[in-house]
Amino acid sequence: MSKKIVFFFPSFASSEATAPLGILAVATPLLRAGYRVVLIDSTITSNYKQRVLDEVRDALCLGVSLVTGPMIRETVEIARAIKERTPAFPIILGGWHPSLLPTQTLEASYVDYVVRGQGEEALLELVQHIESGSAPDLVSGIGFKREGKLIFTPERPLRQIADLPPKAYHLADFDAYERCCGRRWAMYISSLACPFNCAYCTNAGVYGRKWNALEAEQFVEETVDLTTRYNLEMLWVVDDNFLVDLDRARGIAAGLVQAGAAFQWSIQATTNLVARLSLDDLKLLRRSGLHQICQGAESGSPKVLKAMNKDFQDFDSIYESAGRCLAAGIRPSFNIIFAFPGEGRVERQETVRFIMDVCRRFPGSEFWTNIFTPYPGAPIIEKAAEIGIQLPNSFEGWADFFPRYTKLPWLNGREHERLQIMRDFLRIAFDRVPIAADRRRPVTRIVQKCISIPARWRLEHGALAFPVELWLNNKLKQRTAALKPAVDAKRLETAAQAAQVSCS
Ligand code: B12
Ligand code: SF4
Repeated sequence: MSKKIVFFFPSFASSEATAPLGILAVATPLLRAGYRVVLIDSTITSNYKQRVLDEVRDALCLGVSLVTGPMIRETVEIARAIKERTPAFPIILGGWHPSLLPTQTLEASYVDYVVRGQGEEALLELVQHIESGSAPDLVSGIGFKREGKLIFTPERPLRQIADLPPKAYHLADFDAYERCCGRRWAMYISSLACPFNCAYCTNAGVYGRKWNALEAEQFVEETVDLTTRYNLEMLWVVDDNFLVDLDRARGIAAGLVQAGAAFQWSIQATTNLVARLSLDDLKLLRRSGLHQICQGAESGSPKVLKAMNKDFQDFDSIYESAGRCLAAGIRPSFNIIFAFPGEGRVERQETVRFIMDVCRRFPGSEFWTNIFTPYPGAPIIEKAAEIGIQLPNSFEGWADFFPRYTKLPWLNGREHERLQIMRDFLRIAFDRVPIAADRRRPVTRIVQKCISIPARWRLEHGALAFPVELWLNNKLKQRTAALKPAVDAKRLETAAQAAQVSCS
């Protein structure tokens, strides 16, 4: 019997490529138990379909990790291709989407098993059953099929992060990720869950709200080792809310300074917690290599923030902490969600004014915008029918759910077009620094800098008609695109723009 497990990570439509942490996490117990693991990441593998088909020939099973959205397309493509050839070959889906919608996911004919929530122990136990041919009824946290029926075992209690095994980073081909992204970096996770419960967020549904974290010493030891071992220039700490324990954050910063850490790192945290950091705290964090704090500002309208259940956030502290971050040399980076239920033109313009005000008063601040996307498991989904959102009734129906393009019943046709134009102008009006290396030619940079001036004027006056600057910008981007690695993003963009997202 084979001891080989193949993992597939479908393309997530971005050139900000690095190793999928979820797969590295579930691989460790398998490796420790003597299994061999092969990881195929679509983003860095041009012939990914053939590679998977070749690798599964002598394997025990295939595991796929995915979130809601376009990753579903390649999951379906691969699963169908395997089943055509070997109908009985076991296919296991894990990660956010199968965790949040296990029944609908398992209903797909080409899915044999789903793992809900943390997969470290559940997958190992499941694989052992597949290997021995025994029934997995006693493996908690999974779903499977028997005689055409879907069977779900009881939920698996959540493990604290400190009790989880280290991630199998050695499986990652960092050279290939660097070729694709232009930078050599990895994700690292040091805490689980978030104490808040924003209406659009799925976190509580999978990880609950009990924040728990690694000790500062473990953070320092592991990150220094990781970056040295794989020669990484940057770590993105993907904790949902890194700053819940400020003393731990200070301890980490002091520990990294003491260890002479030479890498950059970035974190995600809520605006209210960032505001608690003093200038001295921020300077210490900067000395330790912290260069960016990503925060969910989400809207410039108090009414919309209330609807989002984000009462813990206030605007004055956002301004103050943006100033302090910049004074310490750390880039404050904010996310915005447009078109949340209840946001009309007035609230949207309030948000645009807020973005422009922050960027003007604190140059170096940056904003990333999305369109509200109703995700399964988010509190707002309970009101889906009330707000007029019809959710897909099949696994494949979720493939077009992507915040870059989402169309909503209250945001359709010209209104959707207008918002996309507004987002495009925001993108060129103020600088942003993506993780992937900037591959623009100098001439492109200069022209784009020049277009930022009319873009700001347009945003200020709501003058979005005849966006010739965007046309010019797109032409310039097309020239850069040829220099970029051939990831899926462009193909997806066209496909998704053509398709009407099925929530009308
Ligand atoms: C890093 C990250 C990204 C990176 C991914 C980079 C990469 N190379 O992997 C990037 C920037 C590309 C990204 C993009 C997006 N992301 Co994101 N992202 C995250 C983030 C912050 C961390 C994910 C992570 O690695 N966690 C650490 C690992 C160890 O935990 P884990 O993934 O939960 O894995 C465990 C289990 O899920 C399970 N498991 C995972 N995979 C597998 C596989 C198998 C076979 C098994 C058995 C088990 C299993 O076991 C693991 C260990 O316990 C999460 C938030 C979070 N808290 O996790 C959001 C999150 C996953 N992203 C989310 C979203 C919405 C997006 C975007 C749509 C955002 C956008 N504006 O475009 C895009 C979608 C991209 C796409 N594919 O379509 C949502 C997903 C919601 C959902 N319903 O699916 C999350 C949960 C954020 C949130 N709170 O809403 N993201
Ligand atoms: S603060 Fe962030 S991680 Fe926490 S619930 Fe809100 S959106 Fe989710």
